[in-house]
Amino acid sequence: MLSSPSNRPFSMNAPASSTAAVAQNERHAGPAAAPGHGDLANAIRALAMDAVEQAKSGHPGMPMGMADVATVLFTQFLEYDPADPAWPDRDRFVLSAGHGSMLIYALLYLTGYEAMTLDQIKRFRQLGSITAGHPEYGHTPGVETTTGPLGQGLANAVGMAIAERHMAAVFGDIVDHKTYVIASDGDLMEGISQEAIALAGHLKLGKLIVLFDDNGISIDGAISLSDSVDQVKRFEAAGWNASRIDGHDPQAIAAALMKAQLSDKPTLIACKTTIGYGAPTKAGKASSHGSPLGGDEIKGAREKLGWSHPPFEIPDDILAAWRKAGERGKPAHADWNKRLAALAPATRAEFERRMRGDLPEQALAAAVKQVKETLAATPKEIATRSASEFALEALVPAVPEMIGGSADLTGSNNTRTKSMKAITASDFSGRFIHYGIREHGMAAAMNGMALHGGIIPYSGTFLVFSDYCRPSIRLAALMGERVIHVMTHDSIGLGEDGPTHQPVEHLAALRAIPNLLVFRPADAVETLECWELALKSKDRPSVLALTRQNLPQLRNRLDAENICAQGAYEIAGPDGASDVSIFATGSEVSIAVDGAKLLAARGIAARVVSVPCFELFAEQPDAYRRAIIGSAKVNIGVEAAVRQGWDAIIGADGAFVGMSSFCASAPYKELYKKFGITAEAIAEAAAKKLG
Ligand SMILES: Cc1ncc(C[n+]2csc(CCOP(=O)(O)OP(=O)(O)O)c2C)c(N)n1
Ligand SMILES: [Mg+2]
Repeated sequence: MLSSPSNRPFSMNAPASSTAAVAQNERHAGPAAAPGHGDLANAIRALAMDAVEQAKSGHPGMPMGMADVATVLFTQFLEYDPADPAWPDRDRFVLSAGHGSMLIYALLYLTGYEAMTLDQIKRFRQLGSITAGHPEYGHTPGVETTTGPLGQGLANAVGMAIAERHMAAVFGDIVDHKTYVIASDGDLMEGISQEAIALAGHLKLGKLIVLFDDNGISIDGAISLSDSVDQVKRFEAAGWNASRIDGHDPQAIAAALMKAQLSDKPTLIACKTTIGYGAPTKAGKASSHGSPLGGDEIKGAREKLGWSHPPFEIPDDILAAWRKAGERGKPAHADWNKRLAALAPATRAEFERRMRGDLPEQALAAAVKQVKETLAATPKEIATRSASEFALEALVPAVPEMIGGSADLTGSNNTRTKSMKAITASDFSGRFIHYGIREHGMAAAMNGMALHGGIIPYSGTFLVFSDYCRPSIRLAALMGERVIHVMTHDSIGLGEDGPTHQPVEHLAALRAIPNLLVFRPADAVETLECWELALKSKDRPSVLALTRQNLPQLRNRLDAENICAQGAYEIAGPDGASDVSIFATGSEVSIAVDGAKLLAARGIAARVVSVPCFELFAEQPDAYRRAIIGSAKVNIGVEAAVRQGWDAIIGADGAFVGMSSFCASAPYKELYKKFGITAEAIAEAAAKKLG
């Protein structure tokens, strides 16, 4: 029998005591004894080892090790209501160590989330179950974010905690909750964690509480193989409260969590645990991390834990105690409902609109119309990054849920409008975030803000650094989150900063991510339209690739509709048939138009198609796509980037005017000439193909 954890009778609000002795992990004598902490924690352990065994796949070690911490959190601290997983003011719980997914699935079942049945637990990791290999947002009610790529959950949680503070600043105490995270060694070793904890410490996110599964083990073995960081000192250096506790001592866990409730800084609780706690030969070893324990080991664990029940069987009294814990949040939820009902009707309607993710349609439409009218009356020859700023000056006041930011390139990304106040540790009512030089942390925090609800986050960085955000952008796409990345300096057209800063493969790489919209507008009007489309894309993220260099305004007519919504459209062309179709994006559309003029002078009819968004074009009806692609003898693609992905539009035998190598440092006009992205080169390519 293991000597811990304690088996003190379960109580709803157990007083915390850091000094309480660790008691025996067995039932108190007598059949009537109420289930204790140890019983509740063992229910998690048993479900985790049995589900992983049945699936012949999964990670039992982490849930078994963190069962005590999770039990204290879910029975005494976390405010949630299994009957309403979307209750806006619930505490958020993020299992950043997503490989331990059985921990959260067990908790959801035990606390009474209706969708999480025992049958689902038995079908862990099977097709069609809600108990996927790793926690997936939208797939499993009660899962707040998709985790698995280590570090992401922790960084999402920082965004959730920022969102909570901002929404509270705007709407008052109708928003007042905590964000809890369970993070593993791997979460804290990943670089993104540094960006996340530094931002959280800087913003003094006092309602963010991280429980670190300090088990000293990862897949390769002891953490000491590869790491010597003192995590407590590291977090303290970043402005956190940090402490170490025995992660199997429920009193110590409760005491640390109690202390964290009052902190004005974010809190790290390093919980010393034994991975695979209870397993007779595998506990404390990497062998319990990611494989089924095996029949004999499970039998031995049952004996050691004092858990005599068959697989997947939770005794009624233990389940009842867990379900009672799941009811703890009901009074708070009911009280919250009353406070919501007491809000001024307009405030309540606005809060609910924002939490639903519905746009203020009329205000948005009016802002778009106003900008379009201005551009039609006085066309602008500006960079699309400046066009974006011009659009934002109208959009930001119209759409109050937009929260902008930049990873230390505010003046270059043009993402801060004149009226925008910065969010600071002492005032979260602002709408602009100085993320610092933390692209990855920024993108992950944005995902957390969008997941929290009530906010549409948009960022700023250079397109070349989309690589530094990519894992988070991918997760935004996987989760179907509306986050908008403004990525400027989108090609060799940035000029003198040279090949380190000139994206050539990034558009293709971003277009490869499913469910991500990649916009590359050609002028000020397209920029506005792409912004409108990104805002209206409720279920997917967007990237706006914008230029540093000035571009002529090509669309001078006032179009009431959003023409970019079709992804591609003919922007210039002869009245009759064309010999050549030129497809271009962004800054190359105006070059394509000049190329078409050169061809016309040679008696060759050429049309130009602007393709601001490949993905939206691919979604158009066949007839529209066929009409836009057309039937000219020659198709030419023009984009100052690599060809990959273009064949879907221009065909394998189309000509491509773009990049096939890295570029160089020079004034951009020279680069365009040197690398052959010119009107002349387009005309030449067409003439050659026509023979
Ligand atoms: C970004 C990323 N890299 C690698 C992995 C694969 N992986 C899953 S868990 C893990 C490390 C396990 O160690 P730890 O985080 O301490 O978890 P524990 O074994 O203690 O449960 C790794 C490398 C991953 N999930 N995410
Ligand atoms: Mg570990």
